[in-house]
Amino acid sequence: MITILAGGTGSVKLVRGLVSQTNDLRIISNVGDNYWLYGLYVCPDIDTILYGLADLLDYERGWGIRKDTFGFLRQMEVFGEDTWFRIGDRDAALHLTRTNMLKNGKNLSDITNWLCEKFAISAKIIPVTDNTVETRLNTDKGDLHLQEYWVKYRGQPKILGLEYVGAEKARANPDAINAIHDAELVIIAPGNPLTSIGPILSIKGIRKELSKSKRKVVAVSPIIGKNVISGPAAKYMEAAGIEVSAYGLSKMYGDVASHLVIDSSDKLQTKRIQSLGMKIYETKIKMKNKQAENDLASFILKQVRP
Ligand code: FO1
Repeated sequence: MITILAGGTGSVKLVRGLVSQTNDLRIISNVGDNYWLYGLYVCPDIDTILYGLADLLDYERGWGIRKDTFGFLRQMEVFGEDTWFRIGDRDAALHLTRTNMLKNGKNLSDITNWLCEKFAISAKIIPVTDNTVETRLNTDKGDLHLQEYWVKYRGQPKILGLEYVGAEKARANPDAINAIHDAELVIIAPGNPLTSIGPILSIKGIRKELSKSKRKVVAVSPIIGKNVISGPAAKYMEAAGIEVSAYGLSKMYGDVASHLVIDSSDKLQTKRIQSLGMKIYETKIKMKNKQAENDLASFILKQVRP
C-alpha cells in the first residue's frame, strides 16, 4: 500500500500517475484551504483530487469541473453577493450536498468516502483531520484566509506571517495515521510546502507518525532551480525566509522525510542536500502530460527503496 500527502494542483498530477501504477493508494488531503461561502463548505484540495481522479478536473485552471457553467454565480451577483471566488454550477452541487451531510451529523471523512463511491474512485481520500484547520495569512491588508489572500487579493498584499489556525487542537484522522503506519512508501507530493503540505504537517499526530516512519518517506520537489513549477509557493517561502530551491525544501522536510526526488537539472544541489542526511534521486519532475505523470510515479515506485 502506498500513501501520499497531497494538496493543490501540483499534487493531483502525481496522484493520477500513482493510480495508474498501483491499486492500493491512500491520499491524505490538506484541509487548510477549506472555505465557507454562501453557507456552502468548499474543500478545494479534496475536490481537486476527486475531480482529477474522476477525469472531470479543469486542468487549464487547475480547479473545478471542466466545461462547468456559472449561472448560479451570476445570479448571486444579481443578489449583490461577492463573486470573486468562482463556484461553478456542478461544483456547487457537490458543496451543497457536502454541507447538508455535515448538517446531518456526518463528518468530512465519511462524506469524502461517499463522494469517492459516487465518482467511482477506488483510491481512498482521507482528510487529514475532521476538525477545522485554517491557513491564514497576516498581511499589510490585515488577517486573511488563504482564499482571500490568493483569489480575492490575487496574492498582492505583503505577507507578514502565516498560521494554521486550529492545528494545535486538531485531532489527526486515525485513518491518516494508519495510512502512514501501514504504507510501504509514503510520498509527500510536489505541492506548495507552506500552504498545501504545511497544514498537514502542522497536525502533531501526523508529524509524529511521519518522523517515526521517516525511513520510508520520500518528498518530491515542486521546485526546479530557483523556480516553483506552478503556483505561488515561492512567494510564501520567501516570506518565511526559506531559500527557494530543492535545498531549501529539504531543510523544511528534513525531520519527516529521508528521501528527496529532485529534477535532473538540479544535480549541483545534490551534495548540499546529502549533507543534511537525505538520499537524493534525480529525474524529470515536471508533469506536462499523462505520460509524464505516469513516468514520475513509476520512477518513484521503482527507484525509492526505503
Ligand atoms: N482559484 C482561483 O484562483 N480563483 C477562483 O475563483 C477559484 C475558485 C475555486 C472554486 C472551487 C475550488 O475547489 C477551488 C477554487 N479555486 C479558485 C482554487 C483554490 O483557490 C486554490 O487553488 C486551492 O485552494 C489551492 O489548493
